[in-house]
Amino acid sequence: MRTPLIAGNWKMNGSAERVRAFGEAFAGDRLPASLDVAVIPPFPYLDQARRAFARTPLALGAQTLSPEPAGAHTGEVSAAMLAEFGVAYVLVGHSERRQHHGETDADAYRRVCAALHAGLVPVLCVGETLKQREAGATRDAVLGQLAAVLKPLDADRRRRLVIAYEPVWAIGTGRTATPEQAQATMKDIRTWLESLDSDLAQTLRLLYGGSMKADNAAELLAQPDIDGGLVGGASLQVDEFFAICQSAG
Ligand code: G2H
Repeated sequence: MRTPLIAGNWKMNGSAERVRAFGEAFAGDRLPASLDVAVIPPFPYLDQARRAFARTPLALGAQTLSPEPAGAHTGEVSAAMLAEFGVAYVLVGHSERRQHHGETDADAYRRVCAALHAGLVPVLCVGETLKQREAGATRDAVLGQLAAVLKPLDADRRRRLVIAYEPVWAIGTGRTATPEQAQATMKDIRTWLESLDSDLAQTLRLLYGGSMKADNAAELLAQPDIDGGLVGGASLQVDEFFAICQSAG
């Protein structure tokens, strides 16, 4: 009942040529029917991607957004601007934003509200650091990040989110969580959602992120509480990303 979602987060990578190649490779109906796929390029490529993906099933995502609606915020991009350029999904609270740009749970909440207000689907990223995992604090860390954003939202707004669980120690390191490790935390997330709202727990999509690749995707995606993937490095090569999408069908 939850449609799987595979989202390719290009981070600060890509080129006009890469956008073109993805548009060509994904043209037509070559993907499994019951699957959502999004590509999340850097801001400058959004408009080109919108045109290049017009004849593909690819949806468009953005990597961040401003919590502010408009005004004197040099360098920022608003939710309404993203919506105007055909963006459907926006990442919020990615660990690289938390670690290198000082984003807090309170910032994530404001960004989620801004995204929802503009009709975008926020993909809220949560995950524990290696230190937290080694201290046995994975569950508290992840549920704390979730609670800070979901608790203040009303039921209607909560239902419009996607959650991405990305253990920080597995991001871009080549060190993937085992399917069992990923499933254990996803299950904790689902159980916590259940305590908040049982309908929500059944319908909200939970993605796994952290060194997902073509050769480990099928096993991760087969876990009962994993509804898709947020893929970084392996989303940059069109053939590899296509193979990951195939394994989600
Ligand atoms: C986690 C992931 C995508 P990678 O950041 O968000 O990246 O797959 O390169 O670990």
